[in-house]
Order: sequence, then C-alpha cells, then structure tokens
Amino acid sequence: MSLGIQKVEALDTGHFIRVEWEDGSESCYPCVWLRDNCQCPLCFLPSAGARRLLFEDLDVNIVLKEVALADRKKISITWPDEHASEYEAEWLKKRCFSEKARAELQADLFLPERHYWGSDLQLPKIPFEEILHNDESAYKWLCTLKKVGIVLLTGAATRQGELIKLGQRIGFLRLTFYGQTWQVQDKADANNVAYTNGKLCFHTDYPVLHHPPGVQFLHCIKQTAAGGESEVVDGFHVSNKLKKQNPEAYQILSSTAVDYTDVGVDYCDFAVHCKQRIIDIDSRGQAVRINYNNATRDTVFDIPAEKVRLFYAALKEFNDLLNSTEHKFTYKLKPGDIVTFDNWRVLHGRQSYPSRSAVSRHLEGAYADWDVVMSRLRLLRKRVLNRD
Ligand code: OGA
Ligand code: NM2
Ligand code: ZN
Ligand code: ZN
Repeated sequence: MSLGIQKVEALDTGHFIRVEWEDGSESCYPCVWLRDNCQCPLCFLPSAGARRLLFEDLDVNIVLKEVALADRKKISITWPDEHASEYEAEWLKKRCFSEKARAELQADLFLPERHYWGSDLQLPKIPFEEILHNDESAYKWLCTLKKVGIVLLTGAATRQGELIKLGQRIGFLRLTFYGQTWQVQDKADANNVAYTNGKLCFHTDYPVLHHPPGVQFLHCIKQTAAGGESEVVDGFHVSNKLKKQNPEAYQILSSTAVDYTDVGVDYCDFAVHCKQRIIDIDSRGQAVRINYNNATRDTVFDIPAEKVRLFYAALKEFNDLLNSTEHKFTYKLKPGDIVTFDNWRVLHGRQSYPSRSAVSRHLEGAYADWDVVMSRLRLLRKRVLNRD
C-alpha cells in the first residue's frame, strides 16, 4: 500500500503547497508546476499520457485559491478562475522535489549505475535462444549491457539473419549508410577499413554521425584459424584514469572538436562530415560518450596550428591507456557468438588475419539506439518485476 497524506497547506502566499505524509515526512510542490500538471481531461490526455494544456494558457505566476485534503489518498486544488485539479498521493510522492527523491527517480528511469572493468573482465554470457524467448533473460541481458557495457550471446545459428531477430526482440535496428545489417569481411575495394583483413585499433563505430549508434551487435558466422582476435576496453574507466593521470590531456580531449569524414557508396551513396569531442562529457565533467575512430578522423583539422601538437600528445596518452594490458580484454569470437556492447562506452578492435581468396572470416553487424534498448528494458522490467 502507498503512503497516505496527513495534512496539506498553502505556503508562501499560495505559491507552494506543503504535504505532510503519514510517516511524518513532508514534500513541497510549487503551484505553477501543479497547475501545469493538472490531470483533468481538459488539461491532460490520458490515452497519450501527455499534456493538453498549452503553455500560452499557463499563468506562470499563478497562486492557488484553495487546497484541501479530499481523503488520505488525494488532494484537491481550486484555482483563481475556479478550475479544479486533483492529485493522487502516490502520484505526488513519486514526483517529490527533495534532492533524494529526485535522485532515486532519475536512477530508476535511467539506470546510471556503472561497473567499471579492465583486463579482469568476466565477460557476461547468455544463450541467444534464452534472450529471444524468456523475458527474464532478456531483462538480465539489457541490464548487464547498461551496467557493464558488454554481453556475449551464445549459440546463435551460423547464418545471416540472427541480428534481424535481435532487432525484432528490442523493437527495431538502426539503419545507417552501411545498411540495416552489414557484412564484415575482407572485401576488394573496401569502402571501410573494417572490410579488410587489417588490424583495427581501438575505436567506437561511426563517430562521423552526430548521433552515433548507442549499441552494437557483432555476430560471428565464420572465424579464421589464425588471427582475428577481438579486443575491448572500458572507455569510461580509461577516461577516469586519464583525468587523474593527466588532467590537461583529459581537458584537451573533452573540449577539442575533431573532424570526422566518411564518403562513399554502400546502402546508398554518402558524404558525411561531423565534429565530435573524443571524450564527450556532461555538465558535471563525467564522460558520457567516447567518439573515436582513427580511420575516419578527417585530414581536415579545424584548430589553430600551434595547438595541434598538444592535441596529438593528449590523444597518444589516451590511446596508450586504452592499449595497456591492465585495461584491455582480449577474446576470440566463435561461430554462433553475438557480442553486444555499448558503442558509446566500450571501444573495440581486432587483430589482423591472413588474406585469402575465399572468405575466411565473416561477421554480420548491426546497430541499435540506446533509446530503443532502454525502452525495451523498462517494458521488460515492468513485466518481470510486476511493477507500475
Ligand atoms: C567493425 C569492427 C570487428 C571485427 O566492423 O567496425 O570493429 O572483429 N569489426 O572484425
Ligand atoms: N562499419 C562496420 O566508424 C566506422 O566507420 C565504423 C562501420 C563499416 C559499418 C565501421
Ligand atoms: Zn485541468
Ligand atoms: Zn567497429
């Protein structure tokens, strides 16, 4: 059962209300916010879960006329124009403005918890069939993907099309200029360095897009006997290390806009240009996205010449940390494996492998957006934990 309300009163000449809960705790709500969020059918469209009230019609200086406790589960407010609003106790409690309540609700919505790792990574593994058919397994997959940044799905068929199923499981895949899914193979006249037999140093995919794909899937269909090993590193963990070790380098990489370019033909023809900071940080200075692919970093570099050397030195330091044995984790994909990882956080690479006339190594790849993945995660959580 949810907590009831003991008492409600107007404060600050009607600009706030104060709610006293049955357990003695209290919450304050600004009246402008209450009026804005009136849940009556004129102000709110329940079938869309969205506000009907136009901002033009909101008086931002509004004060209440009357507030009353309808019963312990509901309060009612009358506004100066006689409009009447009701608010349920549970609805109010969830939206409490205290710092603690806000932090808890935000954590519940966005799951910001991170488990950092290095070479000690215990690569999480779940059978592919389980996540397709069992909601609890699918929920566990997505929670781990969010928290750790990487999960290996095992036992998929060794043919193309398994990632389409994965896309259907979450909702839909992210289409890019390389197609809905794309084939990583050694190709003649490759339109991307990934489509050669060469080594790929640590990178995130597609920093040339202003909104790079949040999640990446790589399905191993065929694996070469020699070479082709995979490497991953926790970009957020390494960013924290760089910040401690060399704050100036961190400052440079988190503030310099780097040009990226990708021009060619695949799904259709393309000429993509973009500027990205290699370490993207939020307002608190925490790394939220790594945008680094050395192959597509442009020859064009839009900074003053005298700042170029310092930039390269900073990037070298970051790149060295990524490659340190303490931080990187090496493994080799087997046919039927699908590695799923956070492309905003985890950098990946591969060892080179011998060039052959016949295809000796074949991965099918695809992307998804974090919005789609988080949406599925929340829906699975609701079903699995029987919430809301
Ligand atoms: C890629 C990539 C990894 C691999 O295609 O972008 O990183 O193991 N491939 O081939
Ligand atoms: N591929 C694998 O940033 C990149 O170009 C990454 C993308 C070709 C779809 C490679
Ligand atoms: Zn209303
Ligand atoms: Zn890649």
